[in-house]
Amino acid sequence: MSKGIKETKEALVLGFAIAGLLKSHLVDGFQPADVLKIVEGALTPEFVAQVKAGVEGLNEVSAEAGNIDLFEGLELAKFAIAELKKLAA
Ligand SMILES: [Ca+2]
Repeated sequence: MSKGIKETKEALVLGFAIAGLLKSHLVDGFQPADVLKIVEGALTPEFVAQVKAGVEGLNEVSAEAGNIDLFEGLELAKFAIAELKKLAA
């Protein structure tokens, strides 16, 4: 039986949030000032909430991932593709 994908999706959201934050500041190469900007970006309430949600229940992800059904797999794939497109933009 499916255990759902809540924790898996939250972990994915966090991974893409980190990737997006790094990309937005490093896309033009690394400057020392980027460190401060990345830290500032990581301290926004939205980012902190994503970190909290992503880390909480992280131990459930492997149990969820082992029980993903077709529809859940499609939902995760759709989400991942949309996020990858944003990263590539
Ligand atoms: Ca979570």
